[in-house]
Amino acid sequence: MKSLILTLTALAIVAGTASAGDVTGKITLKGTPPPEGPLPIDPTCSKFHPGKAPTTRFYVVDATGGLADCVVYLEGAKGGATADKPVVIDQKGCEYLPYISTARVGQTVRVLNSDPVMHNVHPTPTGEGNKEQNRVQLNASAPALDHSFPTAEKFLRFKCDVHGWMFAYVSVFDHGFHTVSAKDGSFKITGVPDGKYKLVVEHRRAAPVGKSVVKEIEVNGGAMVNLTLEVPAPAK
Ligand SMILES: [Cu+2]
Repeated sequence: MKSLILTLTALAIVAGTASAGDVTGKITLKGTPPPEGPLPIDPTCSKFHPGKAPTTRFYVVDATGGLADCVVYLEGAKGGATADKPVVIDQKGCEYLPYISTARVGQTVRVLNSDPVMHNVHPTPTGEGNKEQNRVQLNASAPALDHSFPTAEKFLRFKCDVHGWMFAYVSVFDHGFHTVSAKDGSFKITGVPDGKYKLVVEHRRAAPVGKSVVKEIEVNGGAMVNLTLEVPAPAK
């Protein structure tokens, strides 16, 4: 009996001193975004989209208002999980998938070509030491192209010069506490040590860099944070 009480006490102590948890939540878009437009896609690439022309992906919103493709991170955080798995971006149907990603400094950003046509992979970074490259991938049998960036940089752009409508953006962080909101607007940053943080949301249109949405949060064994972004008023 005594040992059982001791065990229970030990368990209670462990449970009471949670040192890390997940920061989860949902990002909702308020307002009606402007309609997406058709991509200026060429006849060859159009064949990969039978019956449905691809459009821009400025606002990817689900039926509940959940906003995808938001970059969510903890400002100034240190450490985090190692980034030994590559971030993978595919080129499929002459589009980059996904459109928005995050990576850690030094993490491999791997670009694939799933198309039977040639793409070139052209990152155009602005961060010091982040290297611009421009390499061809002939078709789906071409080897993957790996990149990595030594300096943190927001929305580092990848483009294809063969197809002027092809863009992808990768936000690079010097810590591991970042993610991209899913199709339903949900997000999850795992393994966050207890403490106070600034949770930042950036979105190419609704909350661009410089107009980020910031919320002070406290993590105590995890945290749940829902945020709303607004469609900006049209420029006059
Ligand atoms: Cu291309």
